[in-house]
Amino acid sequence: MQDRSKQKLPRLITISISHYCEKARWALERLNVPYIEERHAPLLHWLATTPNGGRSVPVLVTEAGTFTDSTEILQYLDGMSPVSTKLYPADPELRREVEKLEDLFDRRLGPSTRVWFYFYMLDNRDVMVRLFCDGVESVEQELFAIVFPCVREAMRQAMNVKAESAARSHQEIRNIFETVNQLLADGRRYLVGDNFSACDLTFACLAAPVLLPTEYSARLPESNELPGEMAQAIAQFRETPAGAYALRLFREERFSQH
Ligand SMILES: N[C@@H](CCC(=O)N[C@@H](CS)C(=O)NCC(=O)O)C(=O)O
Repeated sequence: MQDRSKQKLPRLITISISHYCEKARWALERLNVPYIEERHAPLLHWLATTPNGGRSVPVLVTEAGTFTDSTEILQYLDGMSPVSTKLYPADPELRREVEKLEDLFDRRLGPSTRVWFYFYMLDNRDVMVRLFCDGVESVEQELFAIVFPCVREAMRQAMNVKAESAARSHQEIRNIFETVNQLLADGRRYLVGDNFSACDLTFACLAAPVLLPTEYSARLPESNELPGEMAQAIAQFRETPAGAYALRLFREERFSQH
């Protein structure tokens, strides 16, 4: 017999390693919304997202509707949350600043950290199959291991993963980190206002592929699995004020109770 109470929980469709999915998981957990995560391997995730009107992950399926973008998910969850836990400030001007930074990170940081990470990691079949299969149903894991070479090629094409784009992405990440360094230079505790908000959460998640925080809630590569050049760049990113800030957010805010 099916457990009826579980049928009502929101369902989060994800690819485990995806940093946009970590953004949705973090918001759900911070706002104390119980949910069921359904993890899929890349490309095979379309079998779950397409019937729900989306293509990319995360997709959140709720009784109130289906949300197919991480920012839409945060805004929907925030609307149901008490004032004390809100991720968007009530003050309209502060809210505009939060949304502007969130949009910058969504559009420019997330795609850049992803291309940079995959440029170094996609060649390592064993590690990537293990990371992509973290928490995925066993039948899908077996199928994914077989089709991995084709999926990898499709991902390379779709995201234009090659040396030149990785170099451009590296520069873009440095530019956005510099913007964050400048905001933090006056000693503020959070990017906007006095509280942790959606732009802090988004920055930490979308920077994660170049920082590899230990609190990330899906498997990431071990340090001994990283190519030397990548490990060196990660060490440099971690030492910047922006990198140290994202790591602090993971340490202090990722699993804090509200
Ligand atoms: N704007 C979207 C971007 C999400 C996104 O790019 N997801 C990637 C994984 S990191 C994805 O699903 N890619 C596979 C696809 O588009 O089929 C959001 O914020 O949710």
